[in-house]
Amino acid sequence: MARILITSALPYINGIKHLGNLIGSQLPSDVYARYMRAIGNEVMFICATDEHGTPAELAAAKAGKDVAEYCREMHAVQQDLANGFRLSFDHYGRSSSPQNRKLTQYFAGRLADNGLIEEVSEKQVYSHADGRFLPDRYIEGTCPNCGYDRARGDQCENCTKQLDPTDLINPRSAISGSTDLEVRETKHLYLRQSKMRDELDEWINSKTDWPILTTSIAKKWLHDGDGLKDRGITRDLSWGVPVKRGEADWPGMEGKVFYVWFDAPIEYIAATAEWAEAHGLDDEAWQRWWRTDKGADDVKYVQFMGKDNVPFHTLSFPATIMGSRDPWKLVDYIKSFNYLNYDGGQFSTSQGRGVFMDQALDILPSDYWRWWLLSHVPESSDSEFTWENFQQGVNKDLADVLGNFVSRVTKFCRSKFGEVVPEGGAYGEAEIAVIKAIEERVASYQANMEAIEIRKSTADLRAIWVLGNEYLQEAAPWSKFKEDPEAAAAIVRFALNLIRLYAVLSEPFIPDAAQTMTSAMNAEGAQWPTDISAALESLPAGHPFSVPDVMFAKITDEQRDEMQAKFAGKSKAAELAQS
Ligand code: B3M
Ligand code: ZN
Repeated sequence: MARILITSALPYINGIKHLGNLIGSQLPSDVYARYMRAIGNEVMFICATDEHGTPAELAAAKAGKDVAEYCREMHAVQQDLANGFRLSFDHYGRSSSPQNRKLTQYFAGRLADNGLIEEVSEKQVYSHADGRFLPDRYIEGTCPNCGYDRARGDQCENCTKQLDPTDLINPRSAISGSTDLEVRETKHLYLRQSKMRDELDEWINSKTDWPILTTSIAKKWLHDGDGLKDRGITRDLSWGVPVKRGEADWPGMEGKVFYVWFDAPIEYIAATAEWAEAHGLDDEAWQRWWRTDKGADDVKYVQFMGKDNVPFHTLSFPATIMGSRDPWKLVDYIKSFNYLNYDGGQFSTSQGRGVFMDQALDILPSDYWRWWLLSHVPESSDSEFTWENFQQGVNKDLADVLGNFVSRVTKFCRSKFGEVVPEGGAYGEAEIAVIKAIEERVASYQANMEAIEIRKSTADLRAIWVLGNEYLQEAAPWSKFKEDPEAAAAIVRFALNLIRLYAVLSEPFIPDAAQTMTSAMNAEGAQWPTDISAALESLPAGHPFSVPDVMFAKITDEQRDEMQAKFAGKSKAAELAQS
């Protein structure tokens, strides 16, 4: 048994996430966590809301709420949606937790002790029209690197380059649009990541098994020259982790907070501490996942994120961890994703374009979305959501293949043999051939899950369902029944066992449907198969089962057109999130 620590990038607090966000990190990490648990590993699966920074402040102001209260409410909303999508986090934390405050201040203190923090008097953009200092991401302008004209002061969305606001050409306030900006002097702490270039270089170079998308982005900014330039880790805001040096005050830093990207990744650790507290456990319980001096050296740590988050996770956060000179666990594998586009354009929170998590669950059960999204996860390139494609995927894979198989087998058995597994004889050549084909596909499925090739895994799983369907079509127990009821019974027994096997194999991807199959087959506690032939003998003759309700209703053309029209306009959830 291995120990696997899995984190998903933390969804930002300021609104409900769209399906592009969901498939860019949380959903694939959930499949991986579920799979790793299913094959018997010990898993710690962590996510949290990322709550600090200006967008939270602004969204709260817009909602007429105190920011702490706003975050509390939005956390509950996001937690609810995570449950709705069956995201199986061991803990869904909050970056505003006391644990994160303490750890963030601790890390800053360690970095300072190790000479990796510099106090810098810097010039910051003040907006007269807005009456405040503008945080980096609230200054927009043209990217000096690629020319994109809506680059933010912290990063260009288009080319992923990390920026400083003063790098922008023709800067303007993203709040008011005002160009009446003034640069003023203020003191801030800088993380001297440039001093860690060699260490980071060596570390990234040692990760020869990382996906190309991850290493190419990491290496690009590592060697770019200013990808690793020293960065300010404090801000003039009131909402955030107050700047302290460990537990001590930091002279000159009164009234300032840490930059949201400094404390957010530390929340991966803090959320595990929150988990321990929530379960009445001591510090050892979470430290055995994070401290190599407390047992974490045998942990495999895998992070999931969208490609725009890669620079922070391959440069800044490792610089924080390494720079502490403490035995913290570093990430072993970073799985990153491209973007999912929406119907000929981009999903956009600010423009309310696309389908948002709450809306999705209002229309259809989570498995429909999980399956389509996971089988179209933007792994090797960007991918696109269209309503036609969604309808096709759901109808073909889920309704026609899996749902139809389950329905035909169970209903046929009920009508001819009753709701118990029939006897029949031993499996024959046809069944043995199917077992062999499934064995090969399961091996491929497992290898792909091991390698976190999500899309290939869905192809394997689909192929495993198709094998059952084709078998049933060929074996045709309904036509054999009259002349040879024994033979028909053996076919049905095999097919019912296939349903049980499908329940186990499908659980990481479509957990609700898997549960329906498990309950129908009366097979609670079914284990991941190590021997397919033995697994397909699990339900013996006489074992009772029941016919489940329709597992997947087909999406009609009419429904599809309706949904498409409904989402052509601006959504409410997105409007609220826009700030
Ligand atoms: N909250 C994602 C974003 O808002 C960011 C991820 C943090 S992971 C530590 O772009
Ligand atoms: Zn750019």
